Amino acid sequence: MGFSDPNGPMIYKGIYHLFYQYNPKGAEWGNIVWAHSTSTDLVNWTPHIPAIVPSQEYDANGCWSGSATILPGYKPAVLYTGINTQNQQVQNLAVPKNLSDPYLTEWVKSPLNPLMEPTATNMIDPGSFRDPTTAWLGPDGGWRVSIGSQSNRTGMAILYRSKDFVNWTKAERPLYSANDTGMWECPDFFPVSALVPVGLDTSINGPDVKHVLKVSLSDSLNDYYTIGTYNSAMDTYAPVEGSVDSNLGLRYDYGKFYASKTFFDSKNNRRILWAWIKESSNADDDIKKGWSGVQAIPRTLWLDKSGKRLMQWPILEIEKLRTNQVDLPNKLIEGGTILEVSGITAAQADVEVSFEVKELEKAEMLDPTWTNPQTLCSQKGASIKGSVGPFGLLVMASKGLQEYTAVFFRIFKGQNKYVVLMCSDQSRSSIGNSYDKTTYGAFLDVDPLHEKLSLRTLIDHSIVESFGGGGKSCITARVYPVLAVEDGTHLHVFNNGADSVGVPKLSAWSMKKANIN
Ligand code: DQQ
Repeated sequence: MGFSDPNGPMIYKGIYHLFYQYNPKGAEWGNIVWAHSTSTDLVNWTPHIPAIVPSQEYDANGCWSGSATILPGYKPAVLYTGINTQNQQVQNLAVPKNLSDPYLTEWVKSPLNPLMEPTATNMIDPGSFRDPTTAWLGPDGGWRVSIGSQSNRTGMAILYRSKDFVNWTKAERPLYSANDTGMWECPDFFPVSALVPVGLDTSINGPDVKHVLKVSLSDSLNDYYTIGTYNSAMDTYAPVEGSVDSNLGLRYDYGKFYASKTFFDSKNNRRILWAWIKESSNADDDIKKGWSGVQAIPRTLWLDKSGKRLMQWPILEIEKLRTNQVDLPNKLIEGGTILEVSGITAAQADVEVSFEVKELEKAEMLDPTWTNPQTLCSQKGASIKGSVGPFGLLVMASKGLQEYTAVFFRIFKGQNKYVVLMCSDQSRSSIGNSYDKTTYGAFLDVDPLHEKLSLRTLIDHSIVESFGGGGKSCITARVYPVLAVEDGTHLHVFNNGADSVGVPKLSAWSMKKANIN
């Protein structure tokens, strides 16, 4: 079975709903329907029958991505992209059949569909018009929704307005656009508090509110975001100074993490991020295995105090799966050391570690041309000795270390500050295949002179999700070891730099299996 984009996440009557792009007929992408699962804790999930499947002229060739909005009167509604019989992309509405069923298992499509479509006059490219956001209310009491598009490689988030959620009119200007960024898939547009680390409902705006516009760039299959100001009277969005709106901008995650979408969890006042993690294996092997694609562990997301970036952290509920805690006493790890952390199921684990660097004098100089962290991480992988670093974790490691995935830091002396590089190195993750083993990298905005460098890594067999600096930079990797499987998997902390590093704290847990089927 093929799993991809998260769709329409929401909470309704205390039940979390996640829909997702799903191919019921095979492991690859195709025959797309909205599959549906519900949960009371975001950890254990119950599958239901697919909620939206092709049935009409306007969605005969696929029910593609979209979002949920809770309408006044506590009525959920879903806007999704239908691929019509002419293979044009159009936007449709579906609503629950029975609002008293908290599982919302049955959905009915609006008799007025399609509600938004490319026409001869609106200049919308019928092949580039998809993935409606959650809608929000403007100061005039009317709805707004944004839809991903492009025109001659100018990526854009088209804006529509409606008074009744059924009759939609295209606004003259898009909410935002950027030259030469290609198709914007799955836009997400939401407010964040500039004062407190809590989530906000999607229609909130005000002086202490910033907005986030996330776009999934189909050119690179990465999710980028800007932080900006939304003028709701004019319906204009402007990134704040320094927030870059291209593929040089900020990413939620510097590994595999695409087509993401957030929702406001009104029960816990937080905004939660979902994303699709693709395979790194090839299509033939996915077909052999019978499935492809997983959802990332949901993350709580908020604006960092600096206002410069978002912070992300695995939802607290995931800690319910922790068992069997192992702690390492405060240690100094000398250069060239690999230390095993034993006593946990290393193939399914949660690890929190922090590193302390006392001496930075000898840190390697950062060449000003080294601006691409991914390139830098691939040139300076875990096996390349440095001065301060590489140090970090070897996860999904086989007994003799023929296989391992290294998640680590390396510190450089920059022009007027120290620069921390965070890497996830997959080059040794598997000896058995020639899958995509790209080494991922991100810069981590932490001052190593005054702050500890923290790393949390969630390991689940083929998925390694890492959070640096408390969630300032995140990297998700897919790995397919052949030796480091189940009980043959080990966890180590390592330092391959010349200088020693302190490890004031390391806790690791075995993780229980969640119920998902
Ligand atoms: N996946 C969906 C589209 C979306 C893309 C189709 C992003 O709606 O643009 O399955 O992965």
